[in-house]
Amino acid sequence: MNVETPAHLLDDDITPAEKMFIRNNGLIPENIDAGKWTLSIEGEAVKKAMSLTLAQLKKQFKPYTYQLVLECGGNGRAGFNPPTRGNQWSYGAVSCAQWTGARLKDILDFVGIKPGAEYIGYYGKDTHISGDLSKVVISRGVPIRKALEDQTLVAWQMNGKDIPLVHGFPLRLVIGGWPASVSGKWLHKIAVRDKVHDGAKMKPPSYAVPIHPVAPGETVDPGKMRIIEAMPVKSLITYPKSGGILRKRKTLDIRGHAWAGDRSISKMEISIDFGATWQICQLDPAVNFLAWQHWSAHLTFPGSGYYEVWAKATDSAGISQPVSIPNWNPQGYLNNSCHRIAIKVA
Ligand SMILES: Nc1nc2c(c(=O)[nH]1)N[C@H]1C(S)=C(S)[C@@H](COP(=O)(O)O)O[C@H]1N2
Ligand SMILES: [Mo]
Repeated sequence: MNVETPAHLLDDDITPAEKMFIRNNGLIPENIDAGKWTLSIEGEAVKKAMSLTLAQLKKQFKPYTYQLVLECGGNGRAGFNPPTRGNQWSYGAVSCAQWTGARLKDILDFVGIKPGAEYIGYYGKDTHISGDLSKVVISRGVPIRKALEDQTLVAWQMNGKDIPLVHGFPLRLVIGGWPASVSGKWLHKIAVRDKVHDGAKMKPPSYAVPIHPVAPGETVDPGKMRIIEAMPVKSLITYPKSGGILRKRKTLDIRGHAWAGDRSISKMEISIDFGATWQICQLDPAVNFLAWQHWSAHLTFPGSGYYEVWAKATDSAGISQPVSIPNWNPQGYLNNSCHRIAIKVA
């Protein structure tokens, strides 16, 4: 089941469950008994493998709550030409809900990891679409430095309630700022690896892009690809909806969100003349590291007619969103070009 959210429905500061995109590579697990749920920590780089019940996790570890951006690596794929295979997401495969759970770093501290720990990989309880129970749907992960970040959570709540089934009930790994495919749903096992995790969909071309830029449509050897880490700077106009008509007025209050992988947003700009001139927007700080930032602007249109409003974010390293679609790649990842809406002044 794959569902995306139209940009104007992503207007909430905290994405509610009913407006959150859904990306399931396999089949949602059935008959979950949260009372019997366990998380095992295994792999070459743990001192001693251990299994913890969900109840133990909740009792043993201090809970933290963070708002975290989860964006599918393929969000924006529909913009690429020639088209690439995969879900044809436009802008809406992104969310920023509030997640509550234990820090993975506290859990790994408790279990004990070896100095050679390099990567972690998750395993979820979803099943392969083929019905073959021996096949793993997806098992991705992150380097240990990202895994040990304060905001990396083993979460049991979303927006203050049990995580909805489609989003990973009863337990989910949540890692903000990186492709959402590293945030494993229905989490029941974490492997601490002494090498890059080699689970399902870890190997290029999955969630990987060419090391050197390629021409649109080019064939790329997976050996010449790198695994996507932090997502690039991006923003959305969430109010108003594209296609709005202004009657008897030439002004408009506009707003949205911006985010930038492991970085923050330093500047937000808007253009009503196809990028010829830009107006600086009001930009709020993030509620916490790896949450999106809200922006707003008051626009005055010069006269009646058809306009496009373009939004452009710049991150703390000075890198901006491109106005046209960047870096065609075989799997259609990382299209972070400017979001634009149409407005008519009647
Ligand atoms: N177990 C499991 N975890 C998963 C997936 C999956 O198919 N199975 N899909 C991943 C991908 S590709 C994305 S984009 C996000 C989507 O999260 P959401 O459905 O909660 O929005 O979950 C990730 N975690
Ligand atoms: Mo994804």
